[in-house]
Amino acid sequence: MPSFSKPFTPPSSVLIIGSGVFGLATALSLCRRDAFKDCSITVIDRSDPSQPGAYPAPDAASVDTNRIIRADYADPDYAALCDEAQAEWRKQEKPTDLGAQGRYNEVGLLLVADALSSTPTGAQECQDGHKPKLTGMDYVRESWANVTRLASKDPTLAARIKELPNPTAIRDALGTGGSSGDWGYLNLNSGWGNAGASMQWHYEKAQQTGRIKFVAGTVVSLEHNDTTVTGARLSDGTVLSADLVVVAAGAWTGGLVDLSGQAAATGQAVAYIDLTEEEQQKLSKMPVILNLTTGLFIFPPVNCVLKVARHAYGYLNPTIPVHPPLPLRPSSIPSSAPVSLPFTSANDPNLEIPAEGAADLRRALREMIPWPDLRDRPFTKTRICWYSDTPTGDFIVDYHPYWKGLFVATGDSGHAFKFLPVIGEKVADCIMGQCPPQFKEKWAWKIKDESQIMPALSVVTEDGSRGGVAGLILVEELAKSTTA
Ligand SMILES: *[C@@H]1O[C@H](CO)[C@@H](O)[C@H](O)[C@H]1NC(C)=O
Ligand SMILES: *[C@@H]1O[C@H](CO)[C@@H](O)[C@H](O)[C@H]1NC(C)=O
Ligand SMILES: CC(=O)N[C@H]1CO[C@H](CO)[C@@H](O)[C@@H]1O
Repeated sequence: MPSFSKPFTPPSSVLIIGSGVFGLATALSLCRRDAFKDCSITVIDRSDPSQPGAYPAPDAASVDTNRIIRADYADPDYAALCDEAQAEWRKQEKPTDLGAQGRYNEVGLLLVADALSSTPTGAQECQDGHKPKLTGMDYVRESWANVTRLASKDPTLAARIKELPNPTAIRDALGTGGSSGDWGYLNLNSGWGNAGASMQWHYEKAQQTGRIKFVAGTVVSLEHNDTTVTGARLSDGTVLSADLVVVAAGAWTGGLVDLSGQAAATGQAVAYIDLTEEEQQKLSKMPVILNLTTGLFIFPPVNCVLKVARHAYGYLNPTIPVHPPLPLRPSSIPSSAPVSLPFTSANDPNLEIPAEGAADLRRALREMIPWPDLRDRPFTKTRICWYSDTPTGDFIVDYHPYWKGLFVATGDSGHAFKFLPVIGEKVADCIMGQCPPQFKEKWAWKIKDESQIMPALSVVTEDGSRGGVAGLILVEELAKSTTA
């Protein structure tokens, strides 16, 4: 603990909005801390966790069976943080351990990219001094350098990372008969986690503390006076008050707090396809494969369901919030500009991904698992998974610069799930004014002045991990799908 840090005065009550990865993990960490022993901790979420099967909310981000758990980062700080998280995921001796009962599966991650894409396109090169965009291949190579460096301290880990220098090596490692790609590597130290089951596991841990009050309801706006956020108003008119409000509403955060220029909700295409027992068996040894040229990835199947998804720039959904989000300063006029917010099965039960996304996922399936029987088999189900995307892919974990009583923990940028076992401790450190030094700048609230505010829709994540086209508008793509 740096001796120069300001003494921290714990609040007497904390209200955490959102029970996803950030919110739930933070609640758990706070209630384990001595400083918070007299603090009442409330978590509000749209889903009612006490109802079987209701938690996590079906249209939340961390649901269903698989999420990639990888230390494969181009950024050494996130790579190290994942290392810390994996130590927890790997605990699987007892059935009650986090990684047991199929919650963590270290089957390997195959990362590939196309050499052709390694030259950034001209347009991106010299835009007003912006640094050139990282390409998929840059990202794979940097990530390779970082994982091998991390593993170099431990020969058993190092032996589990294998360079795949050509298409034949990639094909052999995948074992489905599919894929080309020019260069990549297989990291057997990575794998996938069962998102829904792991959220449930953490929820049960949180219940067992007996310290956290869970409330089911939808927050429509933040309550405040001239200087301070004092609580949250729910759709039924109820007001919950607290000394400290932590907004951890994932892709929905921008509807509560003005995040213009800092974060935007982007929708990512996901599809599921049913397999036979025999097909499931044939794929049981495949690693997770992620193509960083396109952002397309496939998981090994679970219970005869194969999941294909795309980690891309995603769809934007410009929406004028019913209640204007909390403005940057108490003196600012609330904005009525459109904000990209999630549009999910809760808004339209018949929602499917746009034809553009379905075609891309189909292409990935055909390339990565080129079996004639699968070629045209319809997707059983599709969904749009909403990220809270930031320009750099860094999270936002900070006190609001102008409103007292408000802390924000969001900006997952589609890569936060793997940190579930450790992120709460880091957020709690930041709440207590002891943010880990390597993340202090990365996770800081970025927009401090009205002149820095950009339209919310101009946020594009350029961390090199995204494929596809930037700026697709969901309703436009959906409209094309019905006329096609
Ligand atoms: C990755 O995507 C690129 C571009 O579509 C493609 O050429 C390559 O074959 C893909 N690699 C794999 C392993 O699927
Ligand atoms: C605003 O609310 C805070 C917290 O309840 C309180 O300390 C402060 O005095 C209030 N300010 C005004 C101007 O009412
Ligand atoms: C050892 C190594 O290559 N580390 C690299 C990890 O990735 C970052 C880029 O984000 C490089 O700056 C490091 O050199």
